[in-house]
Formats: sequence, structure tokens, C-alpha cells
Amino acid sequence: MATSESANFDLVNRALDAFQIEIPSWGFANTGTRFGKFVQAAAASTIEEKFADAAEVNRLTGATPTLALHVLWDLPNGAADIPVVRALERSSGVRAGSINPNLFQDQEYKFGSLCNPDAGIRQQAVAHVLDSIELARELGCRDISLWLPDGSNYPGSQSIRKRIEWLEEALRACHERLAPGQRLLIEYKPFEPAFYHTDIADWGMASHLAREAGPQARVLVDTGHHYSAQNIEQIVAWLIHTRLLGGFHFNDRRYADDDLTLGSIDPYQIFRIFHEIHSAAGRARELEIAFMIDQSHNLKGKVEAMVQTVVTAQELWLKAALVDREELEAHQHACDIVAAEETLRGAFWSDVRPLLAAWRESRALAADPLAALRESGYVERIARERGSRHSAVSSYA
Ligand code: RM4
Ligand code: MN
Ligand code: MN
Repeated sequence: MATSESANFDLVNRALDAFQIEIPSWGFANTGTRFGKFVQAAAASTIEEKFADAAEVNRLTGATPTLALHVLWDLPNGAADIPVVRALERSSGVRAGSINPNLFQDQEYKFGSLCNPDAGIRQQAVAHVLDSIELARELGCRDISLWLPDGSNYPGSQSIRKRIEWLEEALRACHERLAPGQRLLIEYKPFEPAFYHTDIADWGMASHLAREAGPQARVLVDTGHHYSAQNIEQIVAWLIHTRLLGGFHFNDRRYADDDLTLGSIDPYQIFRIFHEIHSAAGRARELEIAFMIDQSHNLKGKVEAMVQTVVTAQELWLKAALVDREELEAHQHACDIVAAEETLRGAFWSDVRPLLAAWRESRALAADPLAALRESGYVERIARERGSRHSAVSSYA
């Protein structure tokens, strides 16, 4: 092997070995839009089924060792469910990942959770986050991912500034309960369900709140939670610079929080985000960035969509790893715009699929995970086993 070839080989192996992405339990469940749900026979409706699907995705891709859990949907009995999850971790080989409190379903939260004008409801919301932190601690989970539905629909109907103060106070109380090594990830979203103002609407507000909450708080970037045309990689660069980047919820969008599969609409956007992370290699490592998927598959088969997403993420991650950064830096320094852009674009357009297939084979994984899933008959089997049992459709999301 020529020196440059073996250097390339090392780079590919290092990039792919280091890349792991968390999958969400709710991505396997029957979910829908506010208009309705199309029920799939193969959808998971129990925590056992969600772990089984996660294990299948991990078996095929080797890149998804953890499963994000939503407290209300996956641990409805709180601490009593911990032994169940522990047993599933052992039998499936997949560990519980980030823990997601649910502050958006109870009737009390009609006018907000941590920002509700009623002190009693704020307290109830804080208590739920504290319980979630405790569950995470007992399960050995590092991250608590906090997303609030809070906001208002009509101008003048709420005091924006009072709600900031209530939120700061609540987040400080939550942060106090974190064990060493645990992190509170604060997610932002510009609108929906609130349509006039959202209490944590963008990365500036989330950054401020993370700083106010304490040193173990970080910002969570959900790629679907931005206005059209927003430069997300610039936000990522800022969050890396300010040491506040905690992690991502990956998905794609055409209009709003569409939760489409990653890279289906704009793969270049995800590539540019990954490029910022690779460019800040040292700093990014020190940050410990949690890569997570937050998608709900209404029309695609759920396990298939998840495998497709993981494969796409690996492809874009590898493409971004292959950017010749020395060359890029020289072009940037010389202000050679076209040459710099071509260096970036060249990596984006290179076909990394053969490299990925070779890496998978060297790690005893299926060269083509999607084809392997189809050949395995897994989806047909679970559809047969689960199809008849479906009655209750989980809510959402
Ligand atoms: C929100 C947000 C959260 C997710 C819920 C279900 O839009 O993305 O991360 O947990 O949806
Ligand atoms: Mn999200
Ligand atoms: Mn979302």
C-alpha cells in the first residue's frame, strides 16, 4: 500500500470507528401527524420491542449502541421500570442512552411547564425533571435532553420576561440535582406547539440558559428546529467555540420540524455541520458531542428508515472527514474562493460507499445494511408477531 493510501485507510477507520449515533425509542413506535396516524403492523409498542428493534439496527450497522428513552412513554412507572430496562440492556446488547423528560402531554401544561405562571405547575414540572435525572443516574445515563413546549399563541397573553426568570430558576434547581458527569442538554425550537412566542426559541436563548443553569448544562441542536435558510453550521461553530455544544438531534426538514430522515432533503447541510466538527477536532473531542437521531417515520418502515438514516449519517460523516483541511486552510488564507469551495465540494461529491463497505466487512458487519435487513426477514417477522396485538397507538410527538 502506498503511504498516502495507507494514511487514507487509517483516516477512514479512525473516522468510522469513532462515530456512534443514538437512536430514539419513539422512532420505532406508531406516531403520526396532528391529522392522524397510519398504523404499521411492525411498529413497536412495548419497551421490549423497542430494544429488540434497536438491537437489530445495531447488529446491522455496528454504530448505534444506545437507545434514547422518553420517560413517559418508556418508563411510565418510573423507578419501578429500571430493572426492566437493565434486563433489556443485558439481553439486547444496547444500552439506555439519553433520558427525555416529558413536559408536553399532561393537561396541566396547557399554558406551559417550567414557565407556567402557576407556581404549583412549575414545581410539578421541576419534580418530573428531577425524577428523570434520578432515573438517568440509576441507569448510568449521562445526558438528560430537555425540550419544552412552552410558549404562547397571542401577543400580550403572557409576560415573556417573567417567564425567562421562572425558567432560569427552574433550570438552576434541575442542574443542582445532576450527579458528577451528568449533563443537562437544553433544546431550542422556534415555534410549535406555540405559534407566537416560544420560551426557548433559538441557540442564543439556549446558550444563556445553559450558562445560567450551571457548568454541566449544554445546548442541544435539533437540525429540524431552525427557520428555513438558517446557517446551522455557523451556529455549531459558535457553540463549539463557546464550549456549549452538547449534542444533536438529527433529522431533515423541508418546511418546519418535519422529522424526515437525515439527509433526505439536504445532505449538504449535514455534511457542512460534520465538516465544522471535524475542523475543530481537538475542541470537539473535549466537548463530548452526543450524536442522536430524533425522527418519526410515518410512512417509511421504521426499522428500515432507521438503518437508512444511520448509513446516511456514516456516509456524510466520512465525506466530511475526507476534506483535505491543510489544503483548505491554504486556500482560505490566500482567499482563493473557488479553490477553497472546490476542496469542500470535492469531498462532498466523492463516493464513499466502497470505503464504508470495506470498513464494515473488516468489522464483520454486513457490507450493505439495508440489503441485509431485507434479506434477514426481520421486519416481516415482527409484523407477523406484533400485527395482531396493536390496539393502543402511542401519542405524538
Ligand atoms: C420535539 C423535540 C423533542 C422531541 C419531541 C417529541 O419537537 O424535537 O426533542 O422529544 O419533539
Ligand atoms: Mn428533538
Ligand atoms: Mn422536534
